[in-house]
Amino acid sequence: MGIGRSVFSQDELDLYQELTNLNAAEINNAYKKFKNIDPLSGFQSNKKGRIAFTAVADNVAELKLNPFRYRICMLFCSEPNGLMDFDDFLDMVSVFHDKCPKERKVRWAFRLYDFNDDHVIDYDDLSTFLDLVTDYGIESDLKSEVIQRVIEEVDYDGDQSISHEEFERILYFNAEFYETFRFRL
Ligand SMILES: [Ca+2]
Ligand SMILES: [Ca+2]
Repeated sequence: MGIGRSVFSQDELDLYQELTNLNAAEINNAYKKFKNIDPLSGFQSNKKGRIAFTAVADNVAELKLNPFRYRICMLFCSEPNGLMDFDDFLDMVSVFHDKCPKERKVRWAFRLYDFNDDHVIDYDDLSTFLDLVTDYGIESDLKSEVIQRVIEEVDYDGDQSISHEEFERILYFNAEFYETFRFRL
């Protein structure tokens, strides 16, 4: 597929292709998507401009229905101001791409579910997870039961939380996980 009227030079496209799992057409497509998210953002006039992660989460069709969309977009912001630039957006699209290696997906998934950023997935993280996937519709008794069961099943060292290694072990062979951790623009 030709690159057509790309806003990027061949060198820029080569670099993006090297750094992501995307081909030139996908990069151009991602650019068009990103540009149309917020017509009032600085990005329209400046390729280095940034867009609020909440606007990205709410306006990209592939994310719109994902209960974790805000968390996902926030994680990919390279600066703590909650604004995403195009490089951040490409990184995100690249991780969700079919061609992204499993190890990398698992690393990002762990960060995604570690809602309180303390490097383990514990009771509170699982509670937030269940609230989000049920749209806060799960009763607290049932929620506690589900969380206890999950922890019992995957917490091999018995410290009541799920480490990165324990998380990896359950996900690595779980095909369903890879279905949920992918989208294509
Ligand atoms: Ca945590
Ligand atoms: Ca553990």
